[in-house]
Amino acid sequence: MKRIKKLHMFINRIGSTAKIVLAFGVLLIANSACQAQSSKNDPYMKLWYDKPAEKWVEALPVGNGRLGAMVFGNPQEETIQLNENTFYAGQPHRNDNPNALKALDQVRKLIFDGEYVEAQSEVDRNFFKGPHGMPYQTIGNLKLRYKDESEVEDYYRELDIENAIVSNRFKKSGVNYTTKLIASFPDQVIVAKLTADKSKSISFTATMDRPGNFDLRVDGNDQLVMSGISGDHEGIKGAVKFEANVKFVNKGGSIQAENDKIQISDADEVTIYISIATNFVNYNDISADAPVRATGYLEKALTKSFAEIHKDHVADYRNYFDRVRLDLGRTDAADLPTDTRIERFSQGNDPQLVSLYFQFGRYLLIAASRPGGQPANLQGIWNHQLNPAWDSKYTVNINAEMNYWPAEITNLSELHGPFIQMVKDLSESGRQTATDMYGARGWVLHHNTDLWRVTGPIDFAAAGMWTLGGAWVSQHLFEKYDFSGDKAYLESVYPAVKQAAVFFLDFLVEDPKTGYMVVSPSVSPENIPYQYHNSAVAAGNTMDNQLLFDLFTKTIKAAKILGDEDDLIKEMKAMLSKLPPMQIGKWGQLQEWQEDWDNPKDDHRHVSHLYGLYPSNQISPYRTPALFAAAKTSLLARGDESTGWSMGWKVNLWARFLDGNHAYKLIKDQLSPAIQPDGKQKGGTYPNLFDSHPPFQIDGNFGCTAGIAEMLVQSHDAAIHILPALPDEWKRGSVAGIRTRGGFEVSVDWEDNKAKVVSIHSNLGGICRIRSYHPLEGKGLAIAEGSNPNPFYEIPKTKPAEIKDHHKLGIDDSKHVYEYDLETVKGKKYLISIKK
Ligand code: FUC
Repeated sequence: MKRIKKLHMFINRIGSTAKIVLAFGVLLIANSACQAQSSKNDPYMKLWYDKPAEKWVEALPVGNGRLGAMVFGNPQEETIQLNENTFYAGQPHRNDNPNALKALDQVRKLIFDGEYVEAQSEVDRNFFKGPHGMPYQTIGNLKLRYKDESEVEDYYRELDIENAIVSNRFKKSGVNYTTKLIASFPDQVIVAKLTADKSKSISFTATMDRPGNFDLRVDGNDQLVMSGISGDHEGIKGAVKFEANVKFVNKGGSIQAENDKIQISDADEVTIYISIATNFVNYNDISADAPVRATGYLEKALTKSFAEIHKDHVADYRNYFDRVRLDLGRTDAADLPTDTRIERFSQGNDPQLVSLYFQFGRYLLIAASRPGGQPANLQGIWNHQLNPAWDSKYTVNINAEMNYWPAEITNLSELHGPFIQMVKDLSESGRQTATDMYGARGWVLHHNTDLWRVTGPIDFAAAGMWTLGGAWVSQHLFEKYDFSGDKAYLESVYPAVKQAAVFFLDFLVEDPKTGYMVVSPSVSPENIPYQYHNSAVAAGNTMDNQLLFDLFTKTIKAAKILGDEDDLIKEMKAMLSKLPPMQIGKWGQLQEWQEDWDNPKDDHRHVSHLYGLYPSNQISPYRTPALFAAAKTSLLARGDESTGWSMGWKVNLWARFLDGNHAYKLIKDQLSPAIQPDGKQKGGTYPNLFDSHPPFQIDGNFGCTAGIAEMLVQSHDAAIHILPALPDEWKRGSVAGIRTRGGFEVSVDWEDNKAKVVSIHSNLGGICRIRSYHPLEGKGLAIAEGSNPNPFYEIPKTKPAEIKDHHKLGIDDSKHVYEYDLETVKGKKYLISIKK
């Protein structure tokens, strides 16, 4: 098929002088970063291809948070694969095993006696009962078989992420056909419009199918109605009902029903309205009427034309998307189809693919997570199977949190909402688990959950014997406050975080060897110190201690802000001092476990003990240089290439190590083709820019998006660090709209790897401390002294590390920095520049 792309052809036709002018214009748009945000189109915010998708990971995703579609763009038989984000197998249920309570003391004794393998077997025998979470399932496919089966010419398809629209065009028998498709949040439908440049040209037969059971009928002569019920799984009967209504509105030609198909003949244009709903109300209630809901959405949408729905959709979408702009420069490599760019990316010189990938991550969050809905799961909202990998649910020992790493920093705070609501739900459902399994107050979540908010252990001990799920998901509740300063919000989430902490007041136990209070039994997520024994189950693991340090210190801080100083808070203060410190082991590494079991050859994908560096801020080059050096030794040993999400995490970690070149190396690893020439798959990126674990898992997209932002602006370490980890290759560029703690919005233009202009918008007022590798100047800027007085930048003191061998400590090579304070007024904007 001949490659054609309007804009690229246009650029090629206009000649080189005009090209420079155009390129300059684009640069101007992007470089206006420090001015008001532009709503002009950036013609390069597109994924595009010169052939239709064959595989699912080549199809292009759209979504409105609740509904998702994957569009193949096949010019002979179009497939639009559909999802609705509450369509999970099973129904409300629990998965606790109260036998745990009887076995708990014995398991702890075995662990403290060093009988780890025996302890793990006991846990497997007594703590797990199943079911192990329910799979997220596909609704099915809408198929359009075109009547004209002749050869296709001039094929082109794209996903425009600036306007959230998928389109394709092609030529058959001399007629040019176009399809446009959007998933609208305001109208709660997916809508497609098919046009042709010659009247009476559009003829196709439409039908629907799905891998599971379903009923399909035709309503009137212009509407397909598919309904079904979700699958049974691990003894839980499927009870989520769905109904999908697909209405065809043709201009010209005719439309008629034929059994379970609809035939459109000789139309001038066709609009397709897709409405889907389920009976899901909340994790305890599935009493809604799916057909009534689906019809309701459809009837409302039918009062509007495609153009009207499209207009409202673009306005709604761009309200989020336009808040952040990123320009890393553009080379000719950006003229190639997106799949070719991924193949060539590691060879260098395609920085625009990084800004596209960054914005694609933001696109995916806007498409997969909308207020009032479900949080993005392992695949966001896109899944074509009944039994997807890991059930496409919520794994909370890294993956579900990673999905929300970009939410605050990339200015999509409202989209954090569904995750926050899930934590509130879990704080209810996890109470019984805490009582029945551990005899504890508060609430607990293990390493996984699903639509039904199950909180019992899932899978088996080596993965599921981890009670820190609540401790980790709760960090997001604090983070949203740290960025927004919204006290009413903090008040609304405080009961959930406080009770997450209360659980550990009861669950922590004294380690007889050290006297520290430790989590036992536990695992360091999914890793096993094989050199020592074949068990993941242990006590006092580093990540657990780090998570609890954060949970207690942040709950105590929230209590102070809200004036809730009760006995529980006092208990937390006392408990804090009994948590184990981090330890630096015999090869100078940050120890993953209480015992020095780390293997320098271990390349496990989880780097749990580095939670203290990212997303947390317990490890810092300025405050804890020894731990910083040890953490680096650990990560260097772990290596770079891994699963997609692991590489996404490492981008953030190398950004926090202030090493932009290493972070960029990880981006290159992540932006390498997931499908290798021999067909085997690895961690990397699929042709549609979806992240590959393998298989597709969306966390890597979100992790890397957050990591790119962390390379440009950081705010976790007592100051706003401007360009903390800029790779040498990103010599010039600009970023606008990055949010920081304390309610600041930061934009930076840089040249020669140095910030040229920094703009700071203050949403809350207060001192803004700025850190830079180069001296800065600007009105009101004063050299910073002492600790940052802004309460959002107050950092609890990390306990000094216990160090095995001082000789093995790495050298702290962090660069010299300049620090300034700027007194800001709420609502005002400040401009700073490099000192001339
Ligand atoms: C965790 C990881 C796996 C995978 C799964 C969904 O268990 O260890 O790699 O990402 O979640």
